[in-house]
Amino acid sequence: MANTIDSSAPVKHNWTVEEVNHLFALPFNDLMFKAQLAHRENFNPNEVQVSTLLSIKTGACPEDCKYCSQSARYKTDIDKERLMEVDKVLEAAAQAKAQGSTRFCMGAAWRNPKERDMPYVTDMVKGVKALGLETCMTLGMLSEDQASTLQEAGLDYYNHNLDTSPEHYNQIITTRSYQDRLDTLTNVRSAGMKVCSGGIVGLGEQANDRASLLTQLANLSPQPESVPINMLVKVDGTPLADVADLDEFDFIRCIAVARIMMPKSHVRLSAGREAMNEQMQAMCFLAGANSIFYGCKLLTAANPETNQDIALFKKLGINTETIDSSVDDSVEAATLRTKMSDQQNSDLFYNAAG
Ligand code: SAM
Ligand code: DTB
Ligand code: SF4
Repeated sequence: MANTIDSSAPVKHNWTVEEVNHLFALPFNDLMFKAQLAHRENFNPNEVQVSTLLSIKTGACPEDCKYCSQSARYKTDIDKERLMEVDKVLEAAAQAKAQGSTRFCMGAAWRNPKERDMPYVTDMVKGVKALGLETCMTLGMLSEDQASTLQEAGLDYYNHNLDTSPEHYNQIITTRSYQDRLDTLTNVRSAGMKVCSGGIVGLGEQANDRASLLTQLANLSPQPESVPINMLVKVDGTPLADVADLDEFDFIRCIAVARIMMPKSHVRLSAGREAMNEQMQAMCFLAGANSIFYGCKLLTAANPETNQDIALFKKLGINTETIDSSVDDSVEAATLRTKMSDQQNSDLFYNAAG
């Protein structure tokens, strides 16, 4: 195995599933080493970006995603809520900022936003932006016009996951196609926003599906700036409530392979951390994950308490990343500058370097 990674080499967009399966098949220590090399060529290995999630519209979704607590088709134990008032969203964003988050991600249980929703969501974007936070939304499918409207309002990132491989997709969702998802990503990119796109593992897919999902993501050109890798959160009442657990090493391998294939992207250790012990999360950071959701709730599922994350970062000597908003971090020439903010130097966040 070659021990070096050339950071000046162009990002590769022509991966084959076979090549990716070879990466997955490397001895674990070799794979981790290769991932660390890629990580260190492109990022400070001791920094992690933190985002806070808020569900701005919960439940009663018409889609049939078989993993999801929010689909109206399954009987799950969640409190359905209408679209939140803009002021309430801004209160939550201010709180997230006070807790050290740099990005505020708003999610809605929609197939796609309706025209009548757009004035509210654009006001949310403008308000969150005015607080000095980066903005991210995940609202389902977007048309070209809707993507432009959100971009003009100041939306930095749009999250829309491919979720799984094209081959496994019909086992998981039948109400929108893989191509619909790719079309939304094209609309987001064409409107000039940054793309956050990843998937879920532990859906009962085969190893080849995980390689195929990562191939789809890495062959997007440009690659997504942010790649969430979610471990399925099993929700009672959904068709996937009793699916077999994915071996934790297979999850870590996914992170490592994503890091190698998308060396300049933030790889997000996303849903599922609540069920992971500290050592497992540390292995994910070692494999190249450098972003998390921060705050005790994801959309409807639990996430570790903030004080647990602060304690883990302290043990690992990890600092949280802040982004100088004046820097253009377009994906192929990411020039992320990181520094500890005054706030993170306070006792809210331990500054491992301090
Ligand atoms: N309704 C919008 C959509 O699906 O495009 C946005 C919100 S949706 C909840 C965002 C993503 O969260 C999904 O695409 C999926 O990848 C992830 N997700 C949802 N439920 C999950 C679960 N139980 N476990 C892990 N990831 C989940
Ligand atoms: C993503 O990839 N993961 C987040 C975010 N994008 C919107 C959502 C995780 C949802 C986990 C299940 C829940 O909270 O209901
Ligand atoms: Fe609806 Fe999104 Fe859940 Fe699918 S993942 S059911 S689209 S909220």
